[in-house]
Amino acid sequence: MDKPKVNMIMKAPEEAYPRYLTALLAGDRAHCRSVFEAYLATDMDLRMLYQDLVQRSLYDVGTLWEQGRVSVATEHLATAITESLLNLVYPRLFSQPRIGKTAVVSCAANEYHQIGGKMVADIFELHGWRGYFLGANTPAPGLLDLIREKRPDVVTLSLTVYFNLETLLQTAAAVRKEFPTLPILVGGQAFRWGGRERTEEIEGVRHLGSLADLESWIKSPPHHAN
Ligand code: B12
Repeated sequence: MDKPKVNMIMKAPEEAYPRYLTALLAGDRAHCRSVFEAYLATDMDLRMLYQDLVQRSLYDVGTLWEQGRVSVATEHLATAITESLLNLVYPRLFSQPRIGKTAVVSCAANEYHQIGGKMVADIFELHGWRGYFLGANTPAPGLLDLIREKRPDVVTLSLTVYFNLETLLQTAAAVRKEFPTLPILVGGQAFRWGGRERTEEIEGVRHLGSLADLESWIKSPPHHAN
């Protein structure tokens, strides 16, 4: 496929998107990379890039997979390409001055969807925080160990599949028990099916609906659980 031009993308993102998705499904890493890099070369907000290109394409891949129109292997291919592209944002993330705050970002045990959580960690980095990203399927004892070691200002838990809600609740309760004032943020697409009220029954746990809400939270200190 041809290398996309920055101007074309800036003027007409709708035109770039279908070809990006086609390339993602075809396993055409080179085209996907050039679209992604072209966006990064603009001053486009990282959050918009994550939502309008990355999230949108993976949600579409998920729908196609659910409808039996793409195979599991294709879905894995698309995910692997996406994860490799996310590393291209590093220079932008770490160019910001550090502000001495720390977030520990994780998924609940048994939660294998980690890309949303990775984006959360990146948003913290973008705002000068240090974002420790533990990835998928982190058992609660391991998370507690890391919190003891890093003494973060906040812990966030990402949930994609609703059947992992109980595990997330147990993890949040364990963190709360040992760290009574540490803020805990939860989010992810599983909450479209409910569960928000149950998480917020645990003191100092707050549900955030989007990366925009996360940015608002980051920009509105003081941060404390009570
Ligand atoms: C890739 C993928 C996988 C990969 C994940 C690999 C990886 N490295 O992450 C693998 C193969 C492991 C997988 C497994 C499964 N998957 Co899957 N998977 C997907 C897919 C296609 C993309 C996921 C993704 O990365 N999305 C993009 C990210 C950016 O979106 P996001 O997670 O929602 O995050 C955004 C927001 O929610 C938010 N956010 C997320 N967390 C947080 C936290 C905070 C604090 C905040 C503020 C914001 C926030 O920020 C992000 C940016 O906006 C989705 C389709 C979809 N709709 O997402 C299906 C999907 C999520 N999977 C699904 C299913 C059913 C499964 C399996 C059960 C399949 C199976 N039978 O084995 C297993 C479950 C495994 C488990 N125990 O977790 C279903 C879930 C349906 C449902 N109603 O719950 C989906 C929706 C597909 C579908 N359409 O049916 N999957």
